Amino acid sequence: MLFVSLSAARADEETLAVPAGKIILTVTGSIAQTNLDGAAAFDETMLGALPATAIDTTTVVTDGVRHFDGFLMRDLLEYVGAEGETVTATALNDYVIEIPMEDFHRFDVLVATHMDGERLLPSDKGPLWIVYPRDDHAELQDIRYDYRWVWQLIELDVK
Ligand SMILES: Nc1nc2c(c(=O)[nH]1)N[C@H]1C(S)=C(S)[C@@H](COP(=O)(O)O)O[C@H]1N2
Ligand SMILES: [Mo]
Repeated sequence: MLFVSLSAARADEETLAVPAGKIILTVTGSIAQTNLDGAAAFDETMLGALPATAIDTTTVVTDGVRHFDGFLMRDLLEYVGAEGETVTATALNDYVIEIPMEDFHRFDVLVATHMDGERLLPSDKGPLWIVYPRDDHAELQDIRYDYRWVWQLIELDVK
């Protein structure tokens, strides 16, 4: 009984706060946690509260190894209680691609906020860039995965 009531209290505490700042990322679809019209909207502060993760990797659109800071897609999806088979990513430039959910369990896929210490800007790959650990897994060095490196990411829809 005690365990049940503690769990309920914890679930309440984890309800998403309404973003106070400019919305950077919106997660929609099959999610348990929402804060705005059935979606989970994140401002910069809320994104910064997710566990910080970094990846060093080459990319197909930059030279050499780059250092990326951000958070794991897996942690974000868990945070909003996402349940589904696919995540459709939409970018500022209207680029849309469907990504299998399993990618985020099989690989440490990053949602990058910074490259080489600089905040990614909407004018160049920002506000967010999906970054795969391509140097660590030969199978990620494939055009199928290149399509999923969405830059200028603004929305994720879980199905
Ligand atoms: N926002 C956004 N992300 C994108 C794309 C795009 O057009 N817009 N192109 C994708 C494709 S098709 C590939 S292969 C890689 C690299 O794109 P590029 O070779 O056209 O630079 O980024 C992916 N991410
Ligand atoms: Mo491409």
